Amino acid sequence: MAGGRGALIVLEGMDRAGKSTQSRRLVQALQAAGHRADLLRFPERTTEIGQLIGAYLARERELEDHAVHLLFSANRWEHVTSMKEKLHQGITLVVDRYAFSGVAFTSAKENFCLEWCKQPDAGLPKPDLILFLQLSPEEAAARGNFGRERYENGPFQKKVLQSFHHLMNEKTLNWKTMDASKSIEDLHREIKTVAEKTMQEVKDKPLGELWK
Ligand code: 2DT
Ligand code: MG
Repeated sequence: MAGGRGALIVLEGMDRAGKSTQSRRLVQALQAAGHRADLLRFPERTTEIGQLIGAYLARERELEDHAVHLLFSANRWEHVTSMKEKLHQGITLVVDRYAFSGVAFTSAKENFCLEWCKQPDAGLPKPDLILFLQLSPEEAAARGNFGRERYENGPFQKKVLQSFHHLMNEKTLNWKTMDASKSIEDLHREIKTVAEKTMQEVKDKPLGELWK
């Protein structure tokens, strides 16, 4: 591994904070700067498990809450082999949502504790950097209405945000809160700077295991 491994960089945040836009922009910018970088997103709706999740989110089918939590996790696990291969080949992975969304959304439901929610994802590749795109509910609302998928409503999103804040207290993880109210370009430039710094810092370090 002459050039070292790639970095695992995750973007999290509330709906309409700009995660997908910024993830795409980051990968494009890293590639343009000569780095090897790939974009991933979870749920990854193209696999069989992902299609089941897609149908659940679109309200086309019902799934029991524990079962769907485990499917979201399985959807990450089914990508772990290829993620590790890429990282070890020196490819940086930019990931639009990861286990933190998994835990934040399920634990926002009645009768789910954080610890139970984290267990299925324990041992996944540990992100080197987690960018939390912070946007107030008011600013999010100003960007447009919610879509029609499951979970896209204000009261539920407030609970999700509280769960994210619990997760962000974990000091063993490298969380960075970004002000997502900035313009797309300004936010992009800041994200690119911290991403490149992280890539440099971790290239000779082993990849960690999440929540282990
Ligand atoms: P997007 O299309 O905006 O990504 O919405 N979710 C996501 C979970 O409930 N558990 C998970 O593990 C993940 C990754 C968040 C997908 C929706 O699915 C939710 C919003
Ligand atoms: Mg999105």
